[in-house]
Amino acid sequence: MTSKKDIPAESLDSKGASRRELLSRSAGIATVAGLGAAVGGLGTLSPQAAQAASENSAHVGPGDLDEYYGFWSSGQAGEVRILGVPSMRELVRIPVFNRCSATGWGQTNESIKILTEGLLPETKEYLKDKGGVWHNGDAHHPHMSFTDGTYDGRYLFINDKANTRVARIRMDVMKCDKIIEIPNASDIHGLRPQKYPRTGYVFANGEHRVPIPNDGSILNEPEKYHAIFSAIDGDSMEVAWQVMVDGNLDNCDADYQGLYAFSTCYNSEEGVTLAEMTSAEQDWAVVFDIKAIEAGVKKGDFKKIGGVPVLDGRKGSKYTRYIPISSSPHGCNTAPDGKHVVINGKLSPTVSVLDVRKLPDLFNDKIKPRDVVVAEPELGLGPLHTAFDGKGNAFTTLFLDSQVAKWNIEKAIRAYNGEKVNPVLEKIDVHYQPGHNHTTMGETKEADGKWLLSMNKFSKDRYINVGPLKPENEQLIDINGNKMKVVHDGPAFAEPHDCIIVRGDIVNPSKVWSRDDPMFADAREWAKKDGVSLESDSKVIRDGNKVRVYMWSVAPAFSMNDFTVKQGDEVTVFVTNLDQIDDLTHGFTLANHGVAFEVAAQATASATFKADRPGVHWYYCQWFCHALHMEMRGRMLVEPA
Ligand code: CUK
Ligand code: CUA
Repeated sequence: MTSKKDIPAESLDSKGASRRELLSRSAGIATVAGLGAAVGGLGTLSPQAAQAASENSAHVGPGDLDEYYGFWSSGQAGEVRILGVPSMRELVRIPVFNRCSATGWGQTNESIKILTEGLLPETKEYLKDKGGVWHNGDAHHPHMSFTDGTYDGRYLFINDKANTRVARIRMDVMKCDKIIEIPNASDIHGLRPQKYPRTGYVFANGEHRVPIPNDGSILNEPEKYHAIFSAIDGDSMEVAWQVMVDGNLDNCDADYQGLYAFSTCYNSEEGVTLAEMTSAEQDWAVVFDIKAIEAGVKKGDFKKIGGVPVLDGRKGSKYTRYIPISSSPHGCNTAPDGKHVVINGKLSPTVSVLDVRKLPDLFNDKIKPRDVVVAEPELGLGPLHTAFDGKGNAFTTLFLDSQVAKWNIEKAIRAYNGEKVNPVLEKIDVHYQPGHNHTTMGETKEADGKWLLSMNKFSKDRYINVGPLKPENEQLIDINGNKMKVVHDGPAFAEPHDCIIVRGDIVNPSKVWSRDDPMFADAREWAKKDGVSLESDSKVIRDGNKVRVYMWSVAPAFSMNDFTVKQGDEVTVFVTNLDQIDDLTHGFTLANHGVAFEVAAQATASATFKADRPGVHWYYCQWFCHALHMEMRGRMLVEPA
């Protein structure tokens, strides 16, 4: 048996092992070292526990890779997180609507541009003396771009309920590249991409009803408020069109044919208090006829408000149909069979199954709205969201019951038609109060029915007590067999509403940046104007009281040991990381100036600040990069004015 001290880490390194090889080797060592203990431990397990340990198929060993990428929202934390599934290991975080101390998101010029360029003029005005950037977001629904009914690995889109925005994340570098604020709407909630023929549109629900325009001319007259459904062009990230609806808009989804989109409405009462919003026995799901809306836009059947064509989709409009659904429906999920859409009852113990094949007749007024409903199984208390296994079964979270119900769509249809069959196949306890759930590839036509994730809003007693604010709890459920089985608890910080789980081969991120990446196009522009090469020059360019400092880095040094500026200068520091090695990120932190950002391999990043503190200020690399990482630093000398 090899012991750890037989193989010094340095000797592995000197053989030129990649970090991946190195990791798996040292992992192997750890396993070997740990084996004695594990074997000793097994002897003390009960037969059932030993059996359970051997069945734990979610186990991904140290150094082994996950089969799926999970993209997690983070609610009020405002970011996106990437997890490996089934290990549930959190791999990285992508700052989007938040301010990130580690990466400098919200501070670098590159990120500030993305965070500000898509804001509405009135918001820019409002933020003018507040730093120009929002620092919070409420990110609920991460969804990948589609081609022909399945994920295509190009982009991830996500909503910001807090500041009415939609963001796009590039899957090649795992960074956000576009954020737009949606005009006319208030508080974007439900978001889904068009599945066919491609994305195409990103559909986004303005949840809260407001006056349009919301300029103070209408205040306490709720009957004059409106909710807005938006179609954003996922390529240009511009709003293509909007539809004004009755009621409000909660969650949405699209069909597999590229013809219709659907939204749930929990406030058909159009109330503004809890009592008003829940008074009616019935609310509805709205169906949007994409082709009719596009034709309406072409014909000019809209009002241009806030620079965007807004069509009238209120009751009686040819662009929409309203399907009555029992009180306060929430989740809206299209099944991978391409035919069914599940509307989740929330306050009703039922889910309603719509058949998209009936929609042409509905829009031609040959059938009534309720004729589109082909099943309405009663599942339990508080159905919120539904996921699918691609084998005809659905999994619905029951918030109040703290359960997931597995049911069969065909059986539900037969039961609705009067047959004596029970569509509910199984229920499993989850801990506690599940919101979204998601299956592997479950919102695509390639749903594979392997894993189900239940995203539970409360962990309560599942973990050691960490004080009044506790994590949420996410549970991985094996759905491959006939019986559902919870195989993993994963605590999560605020608040992953939703996730998608994407097969690993679909996502192919780069290992290092490309030197001509658009992310730092502006830096290249500045360098060109200043006659400087980002890749080889170390220069200070003075331009009145604006100073541009260009430096590069190769582990473990910045190309500049020091630079001198005058008190009161507006300084922009550009750092280009010339290291080409996978996983060699540097950073630039300027002490006592609140300046810190990440520069990954082959990237350029920059930040601008006021040098108004005379004296000596060290800048240093804050991403551990080398044995001499501590020495990777330099001085900014600020001459007193
Ligand atoms: S919503 Cu959070 S549990 Cu915003 Cu998708 Cu249903
Ligand atoms: Cu470069 Cu740490």
